[in-house]
Amino acid sequence: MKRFTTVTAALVLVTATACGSGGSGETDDGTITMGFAQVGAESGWRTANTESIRQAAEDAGIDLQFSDAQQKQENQIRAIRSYIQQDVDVIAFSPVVETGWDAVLLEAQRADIPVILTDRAIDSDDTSLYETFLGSDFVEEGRKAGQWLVENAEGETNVVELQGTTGAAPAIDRKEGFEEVIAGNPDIEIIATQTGDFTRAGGKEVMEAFLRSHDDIDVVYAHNDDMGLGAIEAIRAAGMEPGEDIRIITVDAVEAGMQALAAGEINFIVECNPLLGEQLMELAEKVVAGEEVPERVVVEETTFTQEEAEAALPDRRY
Ligand code: GYE
Repeated sequence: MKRFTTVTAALVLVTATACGSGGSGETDDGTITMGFAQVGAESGWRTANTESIRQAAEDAGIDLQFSDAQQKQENQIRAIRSYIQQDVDVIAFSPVVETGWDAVLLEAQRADIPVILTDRAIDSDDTSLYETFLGSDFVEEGRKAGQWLVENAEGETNVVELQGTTGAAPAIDRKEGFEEVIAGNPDIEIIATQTGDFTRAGGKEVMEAFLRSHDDIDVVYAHNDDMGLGAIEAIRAAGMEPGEDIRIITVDAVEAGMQALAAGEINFIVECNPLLGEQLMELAEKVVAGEEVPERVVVEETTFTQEEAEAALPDRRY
């Protein structure tokens, strides 16, 4: 059925081009045009992800139309609409939040343009709105963070949580996985939780506020490295040693985070791999050719302690 739809779309395009009114579409030489609506440039992870996508598109000979939504859903929706208007061959995007996508994705579907979700998922009952979702298992990442804390907690442990962007899949899921694992341990309690929007500045500001209102913080659980790095600054400014007086757990394992871990300022990092470009281009080529792709492609990941960070740093690519 999918194959049929794509073939029909290709025929329509050929006809339109013959009339001189066609969009960019798949050109005569077979070049695929991809419209990619990125979240923004909020973190080290995002920078590495964007670089990976640009490089992989170039390597695959895919014509990449790229837009940066500055973490705003309305900008992403506008970008997707413009890709539909341009009649690109495939749209890929990393949805800033989970909900509110059905209308624009229905427009893409009506225009016969396949959509690939990358990095973050959407919350919709209509799974026909996209071909596949390539990205990490964020709940599992949260579980890994919680598991380390359960194994390394020293008696009663007060946790403050720096959440990612409100409504974003990684913020919702990393919270859920972490809470699920610590629920079995009555000594561990989340005493404050707030969003730092996945940025270093946001993490610093929220941590400063936490430190003003709580004098009994043992652990910071930050949904990404950047917010953890912001928290380090706030903890230092308050006259305490990050990694010792207050222990820090983060997610991502980007270079700056790994360096802080190797230096003992962060205590544990759960990896989230941003190098999705190559897999994304492979999926795009298949989808455009009308080939079957799996509904879900999960990225393999690990975790790092201080010693493991020291050992891994020289070979890290991001
Ligand atoms: O962890 C964070 C970024 O969606 C997995 O977004 C991504 C997250 C990543 O801002 O640093």
